[in-house]
Amino acid sequence: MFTKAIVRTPGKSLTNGISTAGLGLPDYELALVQHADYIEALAACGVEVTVLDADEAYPDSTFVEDVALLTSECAIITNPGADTRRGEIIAIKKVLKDFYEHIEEIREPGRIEAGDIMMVGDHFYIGLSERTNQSGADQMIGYLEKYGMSGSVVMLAEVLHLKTGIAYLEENNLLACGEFLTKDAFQKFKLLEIDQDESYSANCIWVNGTVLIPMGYPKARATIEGAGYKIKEVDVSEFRKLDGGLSCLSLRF
Ligand code: CIR
Repeated sequence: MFTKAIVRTPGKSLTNGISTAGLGLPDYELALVQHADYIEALAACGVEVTVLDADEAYPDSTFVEDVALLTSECAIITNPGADTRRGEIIAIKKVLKDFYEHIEEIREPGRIEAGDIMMVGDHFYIGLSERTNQSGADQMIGYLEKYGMSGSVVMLAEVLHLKTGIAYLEENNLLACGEFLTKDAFQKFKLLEIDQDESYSANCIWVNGTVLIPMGYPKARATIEGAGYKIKEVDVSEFRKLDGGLSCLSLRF
């Protein structure tokens, strides 16, 4: 169960965020409305949401998931693979001091973004991607083991982050799309397949029994409801324009 979440309000500089989506620039006012709806959806799932002020210096800083891994035992500050995002860690470190006694940090040459990390109980799958390298993964696994947890790596070929294409919904259910459907590491789970034409909807989040899913993906909705979950749709169209999804917008712990 999660009791808390941290989000960061998007800044006007959002329109300068990194993007490969080819969907045009996000509408800032609409992004604010969607962000507020997202916070409401998290709160409705029973988590207390800490809302950080916008940080105009960092256009992608609303994607707060990438800068820290929060576990039951410790927080681990990442070292983002995207150079324009590295400075985001300074602010999050200060914030996390209010929540965690134990805070660790990934250091150069390690690079890692927590969008590449999926938690399954006390094991963490780490995607090696354009943003996360072997040193970052090795350091992360070292910290996890120090606190009695474990980690393993998964190679990515097609997507930005591991959780762009996969979401653990607890109860051994794994939502998966594309390259992740056939990976050996994931065959022990009950795979809930997301069709390629709805690939964006593979980035869902389980929050205390409810699955938050992006609005507008009827096949994914039917699959997840069919697996017995209560769902809540959230419109995140403006964040999609920056390659961001539901998981990227919060740290849940
Ligand atoms: C970036 O490219 O870093 C942002 N525009 C999107 C980050 C999305 N985060 C995530 O998937 N965890």
